[in-house]
Amino acid sequence: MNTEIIEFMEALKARTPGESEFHQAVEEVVETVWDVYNANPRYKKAKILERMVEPERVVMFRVPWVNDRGEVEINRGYRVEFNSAIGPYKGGLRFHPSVNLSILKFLGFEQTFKNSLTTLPMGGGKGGSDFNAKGRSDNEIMRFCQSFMTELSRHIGPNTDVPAGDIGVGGREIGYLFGQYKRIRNEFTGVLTGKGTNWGGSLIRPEATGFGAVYFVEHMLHEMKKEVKGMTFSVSGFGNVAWGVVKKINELGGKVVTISGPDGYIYDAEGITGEKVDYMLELRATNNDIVSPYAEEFGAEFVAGKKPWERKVDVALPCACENELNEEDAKQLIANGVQMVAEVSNMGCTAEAAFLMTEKTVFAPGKAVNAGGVAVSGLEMSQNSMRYSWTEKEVDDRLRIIMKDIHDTCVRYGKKGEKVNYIQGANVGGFVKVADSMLDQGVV
Ligand code: 2IT
Repeated sequence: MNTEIIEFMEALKARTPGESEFHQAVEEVVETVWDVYNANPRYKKAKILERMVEPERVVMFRVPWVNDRGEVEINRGYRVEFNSAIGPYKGGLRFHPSVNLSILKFLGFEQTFKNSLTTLPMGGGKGGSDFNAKGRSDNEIMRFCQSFMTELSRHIGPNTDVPAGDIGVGGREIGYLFGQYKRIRNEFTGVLTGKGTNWGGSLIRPEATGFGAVYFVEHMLHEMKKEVKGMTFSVSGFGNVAWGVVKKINELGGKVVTISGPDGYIYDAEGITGEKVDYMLELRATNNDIVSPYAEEFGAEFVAGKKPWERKVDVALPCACENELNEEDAKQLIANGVQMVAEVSNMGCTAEAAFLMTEKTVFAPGKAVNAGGVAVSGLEMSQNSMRYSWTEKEVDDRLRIIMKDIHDTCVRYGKKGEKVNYIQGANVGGFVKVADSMLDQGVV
């Protein structure tokens, strides 16, 4: 690493001690955009990168609520409004016990570049809480969501900041959050995305992250003169994102042989198809956060406490959470002859794993691969503004165009000889648009 980057990172770490995930996300971007940054004296003079790593605003708040036993519980809520240079803050809410400021800052930072890549006018933001939904009743989840929104509602709005779902926040939670916002503000607006289709949600939003990821993988494979048909895939997680990925791979004639949970992974040599895909939704609805019941239901193999990356496949798709695939996993995948790894989770691979896979195989980062989710959120905002809904086909066609555009951007900024460096392509492509917009808008 060059000394200027080392100095930049040291200054950042001194100002944000302990925020290791945030440092990891910033370092990856800074390393890849540094040459572009250096080549443009206007960026340097305006301290664009220094401003980009400082969120425009961070809100942290108390979320008190009463559980079913009548006891008071207290969680912590957050909204990181990272960058509004190209549009209102936009990004999901994560409810998970691991949530802390570092994780939400990394996610908000990444979201800024991802949203820029989508071609739609959305800034970057992220929020959430350390709330653990495991074992909670539906009423408890509702009361928690209502308390969370009572405070969050002061900070968001359809032209200010538009949250959506992420891990632990799906259609049910968005419903409770939306109901409370509407009640407090007496306004029916597109303040959240991922809404139910009866009340302003977009068709294809639940599928969008997974479908978009597979469209992106198709373009990556085409670049290598290959196709999804006939390939085997390992997928991690079993939530909304993994579900959309499995559905689309099946449609295109590929075979998914793994899904996973915090308890271990499933290996289903027959492929996860038909009713097994619907069963993923049932598993998620139980709120138990374990994948092992799949093995009992369908007679597949369950490997406790392990990750799916030890299995031989053509393409690996991490779809669960950050840093779920490390250097050891990457070495194992490469030794087993993997042809491609595409992150569907945000920063699903450690920096070492991402570096190794970029060198030895074909690798693409989450901010490009998973951008279909927020892209369809952007399309939901457009439909809400028009007070109109597009058909499934209209939304899906737009999603396909957007994923192709993102892939083209990665190739434009990342092609080196025969290979595409997707990390470089996505970071530079996302960065330039935000940086130029910040320059246009002066020192704010
Ligand atoms: O990581 C992501 O892009 C999301 N969780 C979706 C964000 C959104 O606003 O739809």
